[in-house]
Amino acid sequence: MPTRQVVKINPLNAESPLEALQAPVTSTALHYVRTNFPIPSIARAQYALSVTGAVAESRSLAYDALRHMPQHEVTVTMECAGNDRLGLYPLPAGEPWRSGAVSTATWRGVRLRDVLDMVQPHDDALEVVASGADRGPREDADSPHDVTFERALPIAAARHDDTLLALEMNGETLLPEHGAPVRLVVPGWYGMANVKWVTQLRAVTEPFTGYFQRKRYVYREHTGERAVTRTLVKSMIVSPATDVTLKAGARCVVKGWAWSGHGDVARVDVAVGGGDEWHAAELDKPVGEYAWTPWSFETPTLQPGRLVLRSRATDTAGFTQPDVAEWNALGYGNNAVRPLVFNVQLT
Ligand SMILES: Nc1nc2c(c(=O)[nH]1)N[C@H]1C(S)=C(S)[C@@H](COP(=O)(O)O)O[C@H]1N2
Ligand SMILES: [Mo]
Repeated sequence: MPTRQVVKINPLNAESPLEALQAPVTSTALHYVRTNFPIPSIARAQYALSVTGAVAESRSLAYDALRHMPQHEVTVTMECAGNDRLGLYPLPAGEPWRSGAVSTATWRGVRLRDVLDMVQPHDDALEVVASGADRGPREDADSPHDVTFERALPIAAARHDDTLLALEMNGETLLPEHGAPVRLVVPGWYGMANVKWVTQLRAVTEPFTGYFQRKRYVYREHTGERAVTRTLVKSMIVSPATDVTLKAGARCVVKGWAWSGHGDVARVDVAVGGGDEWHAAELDKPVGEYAWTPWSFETPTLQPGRLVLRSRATDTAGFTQPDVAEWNALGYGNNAVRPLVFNVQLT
């Protein structure tokens, strides 16, 4: 039985193993887990979502109230902004993720918009701040006070049809590590927008400046800072697995996924060998509107020796994976082409 690859035990941070990523939808037990603080335990019977701030009428919604509202489903490829941080040099601080901090799941719950409609945000509401029930010390430790995991979403993204307060994942009640009882799901955005254990929503009229908005999840570069938002175009090879020895004298079917939070996947190219010769891969239908697109490519007959395979995705917004990612101090958004090395042997 494959298990998650633990990156840090406490608080739990773990990658999906390659076996799990070979399936279109990742099994719940093997979906990656990213937590900044210990996992809070919230009884469903005690749960209440407070919806407040710049609204006509604040509300408090019990779990059952959410459960009895119309439910919607969306299949989403979610990637941690720190996925592939280990591929950056010099290595930034932060969890040293390899390539398994990405997974795909089907989420079911209430439209965030339906909840906002109940409280009527003021016309000048700019963002909705979602607070998790988890808290702990800041990583930079320049303040003695604990912080809560809180993230603001622009009002348009909050009102989007497919932005959900999810109660279920892959057909089952949410598990504690994935945000039980209720979490945000923001398709197309990097993981940090998908606030887990949400207990408060607050409409605000000024840009939110909380720790996880301004000090974390920003591309800190020499030229300044930009917010981390939508997922950058990326692809991964899931077959053959890197620990497999390939057969010389035969062709090899390379398979993988490609995704982007900026649009659909327009094309995937594959390079066989280290050179700059790229071949178009065949694309299949995406697993969901916000989920990865399967692709495949058959190599020419393999020669014995070392083989390097690379895949490079391009999205409909015109973005293509770079050869080298733009380095940033906190190590986010590494969507560079990643070479995989294989041994090819006569059998
Ligand atoms: N409350 C809370 N929500 C959170 C986080 C967190 O630490 N606390 N981590 C975020 C990050 S960085 C990611 S990548 C996703 C991961 O979701 P998962 O653990 O269900 O895969 O949750 C996001 N939501
Ligand atoms: Mo993340």
